Amino acid sequence: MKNFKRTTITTALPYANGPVHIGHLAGVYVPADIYARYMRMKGQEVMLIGGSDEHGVPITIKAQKESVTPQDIVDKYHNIIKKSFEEFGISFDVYSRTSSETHHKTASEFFKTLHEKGEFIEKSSEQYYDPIAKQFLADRYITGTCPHCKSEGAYGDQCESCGTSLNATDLINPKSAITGNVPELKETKHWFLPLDKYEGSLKQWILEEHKEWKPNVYGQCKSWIDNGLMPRAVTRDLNWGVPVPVEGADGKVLYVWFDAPIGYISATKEHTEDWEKYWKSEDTRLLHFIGKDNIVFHCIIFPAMLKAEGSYILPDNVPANEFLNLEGDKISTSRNWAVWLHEYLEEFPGKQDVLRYVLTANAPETKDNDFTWKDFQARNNNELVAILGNFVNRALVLTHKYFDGKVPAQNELNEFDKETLASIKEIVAEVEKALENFHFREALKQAMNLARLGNKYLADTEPWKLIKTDEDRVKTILNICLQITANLSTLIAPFLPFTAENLREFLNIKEINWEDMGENVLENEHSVNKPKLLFEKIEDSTIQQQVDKLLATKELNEANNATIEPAKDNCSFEDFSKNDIRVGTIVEAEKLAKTKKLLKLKVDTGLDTRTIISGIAEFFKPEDIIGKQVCVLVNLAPKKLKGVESQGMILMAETPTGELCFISPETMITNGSTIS
Ligand code: B3M
Ligand code: ZN
Repeated sequence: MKNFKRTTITTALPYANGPVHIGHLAGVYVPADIYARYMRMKGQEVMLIGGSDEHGVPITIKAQKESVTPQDIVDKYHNIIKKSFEEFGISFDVYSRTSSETHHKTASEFFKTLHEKGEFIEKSSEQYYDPIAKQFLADRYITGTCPHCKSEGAYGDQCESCGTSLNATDLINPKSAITGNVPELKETKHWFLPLDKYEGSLKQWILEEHKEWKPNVYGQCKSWIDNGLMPRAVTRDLNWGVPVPVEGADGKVLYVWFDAPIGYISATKEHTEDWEKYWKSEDTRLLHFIGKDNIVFHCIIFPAMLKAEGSYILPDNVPANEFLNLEGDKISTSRNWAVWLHEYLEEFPGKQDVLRYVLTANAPETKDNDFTWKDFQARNNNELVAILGNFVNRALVLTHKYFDGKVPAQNELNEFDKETLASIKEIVAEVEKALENFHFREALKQAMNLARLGNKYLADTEPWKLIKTDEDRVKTILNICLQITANLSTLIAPFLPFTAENLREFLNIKEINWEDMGENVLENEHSVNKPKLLFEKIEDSTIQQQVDKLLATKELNEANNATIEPAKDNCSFEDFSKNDIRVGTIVEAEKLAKTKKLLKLKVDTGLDTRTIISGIAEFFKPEDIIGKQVCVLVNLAPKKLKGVESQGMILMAETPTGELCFISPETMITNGSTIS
């Protein structure tokens, strides 16, 4: 690798139409933060960039659904996202947003530069237009029947039932999602970036010069390039976004994927006047941390934009991750199938590092992975508590017990001591090697090996058995244990920054430089503090609460997906008025013997008090419904049920999933009142 002076690290800008969840964290922010912290500890100049992506159609659709402005939506989520990242310890040098003035100006100028250089092709084409709403319809604003699987409600860019990507004009019976009208085709002009023009240089740059990129990233790029690159529209007919800054572009904005990556540059500008060195200097290493769905934008389209502009550097690497699933299902914002960061922080206060640990240990680096609450608990209890916490605690407690909290001096070292001490640097080297290759799981595993080393050393030397007979030997042993602990406080810092800080406090030390890790970092007689627990066990009941929360979400989603009964055929008014429906009051209720579903009710109908057998026993307890006013079909022909004659029917509403509830008058009224 070239010798770089500084590292610019970008993290995919999360859409500000929802909070951040564990999938975002595992795929992008945790690895980027580990890398940035590591580089800073190595003495590198780092710029870790983040921000909210506040443009695009999903945001306008959400605003419309909630009858608020797009700005309201992005303000709300930008604040939630920014605060939760801060609390979680993602060490952004800047976290900005694409609705900022600086960004609008930067993106606008970028477009103008390309326009003036003649880098765009202008092309007119026919697109769907809603004549009632008087606007062109973005793909997500058009729904219809999927031409492939024939399911309803496919979008203009994709059918979510069968996953096929579509063109809006492929849809059968297209409808505008704004007014429900049939849209018409109308001519509109757009600006296209001719990606085909860059095919040769992209091919050389990625496929020849960056063979070291992760196989998933390299593979996707290769397949795009091999399939041939085509001009891509970089403008849209929409009223939310950065207006297209040229004449004849009224009602048009930059395509969200054109402006969003420029957001990295705008954010840097907001942070420092000296922004250019992070973007234009050959001795800067640019890295994009993203999820796999963003690869083409960061490896092909954005680099093509930067090449077209001419004065920027290109990314040196794009360590994209695969996806994290949750309890076996794809994470989904719209289905609320996620563990939300802001909720986690509230429900697990002070446990940032537990989540950081689990997401790194189980990172979807080479394939999609699954987050389960059971695994979360197991990794906390069996690894953080039992390995890391346990070692540190024993080392410090024994030092207090035997040597009054002062680092004892080493005496003569035996082979095992020497080997153990020599292992420290070897482990550090393994961590470095893994981090430099973006193998964060492996790096964390290696870092934990230092705690494992400590545990093994303690178990093998058993100082508690020697203290009575050989205090000098115990001094050596504890000195070595404390050296390991002090090294741990540095080695785990990129991964578990909060724990590292606690460790430094226990050890009563300042940060040890990365380069200074090794055999002798603590001086003899240095006083260490009494330790508190580094990690606490997570109980089954805590995990069960989280599992229950997800189960409730699942049930709600199933209920929302259950199909509504189709309408019955028409009936005449005369037919309907044959039904004599009255208000009545349940005066007695009991279970009908030997049945599961039936209650035997006595109902005062105003006309009489009669017996009605009703199939509601699974939903109501007899004692809860006495005194309730209900609607009764009183002229239903009597019928014997389980030997008892039922003289009428109580009207019930039934949800799509089969739950029953009473239809009752809004206020108490006279029994016998008619219903029509
Ligand atoms: N907001 C898409 C995403 O979150 C998009 C990333 C922009 S990065 C410039 O997947
Ligand atoms: Zn389909």
